[in-house]
Amino acid sequence: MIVPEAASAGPVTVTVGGKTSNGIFFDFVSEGIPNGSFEKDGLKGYAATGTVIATTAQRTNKPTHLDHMAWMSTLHNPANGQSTLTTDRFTVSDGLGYLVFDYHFMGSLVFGDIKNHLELRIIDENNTETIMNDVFSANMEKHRESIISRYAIGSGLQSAVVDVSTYAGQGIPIKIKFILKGSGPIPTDRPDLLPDDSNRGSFPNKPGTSLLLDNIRLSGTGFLPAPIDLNTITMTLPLAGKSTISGLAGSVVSDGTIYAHGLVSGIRHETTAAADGSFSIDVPASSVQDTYYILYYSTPKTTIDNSSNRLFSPNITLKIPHE
Ligand SMILES: [Ca+2]
Repeated sequence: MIVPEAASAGPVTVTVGGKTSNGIFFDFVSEGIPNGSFEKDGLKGYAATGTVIATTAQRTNKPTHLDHMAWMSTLHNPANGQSTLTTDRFTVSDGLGYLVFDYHFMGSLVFGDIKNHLELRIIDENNTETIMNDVFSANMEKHRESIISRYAIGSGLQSAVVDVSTYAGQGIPIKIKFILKGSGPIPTDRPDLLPDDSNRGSFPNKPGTSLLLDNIRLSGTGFLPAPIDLNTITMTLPLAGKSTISGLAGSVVSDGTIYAHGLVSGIRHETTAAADGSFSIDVPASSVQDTYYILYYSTPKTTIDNSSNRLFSPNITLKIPHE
């Protein structure tokens, strides 16, 4: 009998006297998420539909753990397309009752509730699919109906958590399914466009939606970092094309990494916070028009092996006034 390479789900055959049998599908069950970091031979350990690849970069976006991440998109059908990514079956160990992952959502023309575009389902041992609500941050609501293309910038990296504690230590093999849906039909009535605007509904140069995923893992805690409180942030007025963004003590976690993602440039600047959670970072800023940054942070990695339990906060938008 030949088990699929690297013990992923797939057809299993029996060879006797040089004759090989038909393949019978073999549902490999692992403990924990198989290939949760997408480092093993691309999408091995997953079933995908639509447009899904493993990649090392997407524009300026990089994996959050090691060298690869999954990139789901609806570029094949931007308005009504759908792509899915489903893990192989796995069991949840006792004491590791939370599924955690890092994601980055992008859409050039996204309308309405984020739930119209992103969904996470748990598939149980009977193949019953349960939609898990509120997995994707309410913080993303502000990205809807933006006239700025979010395809390059996206939501910023964030971590998400799903409570799977009812399966912990039960030995029940489950799967996780990510569903990405297109931008939906273009509405005929948009408050920011006049009826005779020539570019009505045609401003995106890369229509559709995308989702980057990495570091899907099980954790003992459902803790997620809070977004940065704008009241703890100060900025200098732009001088010689630069501004300094500063955070008071406690604005982020001790030794966290702060990311300032240029809303128009798409360039990500980063720095490390001090032990008291204060930070300071110089970023390009214009003195003739306001400059916008998406600001978020990650907690320090505390593991000593090759895994990473680093978490990304929800993002906030920061305006640097031109004067
Ligand atoms: Ca990875």
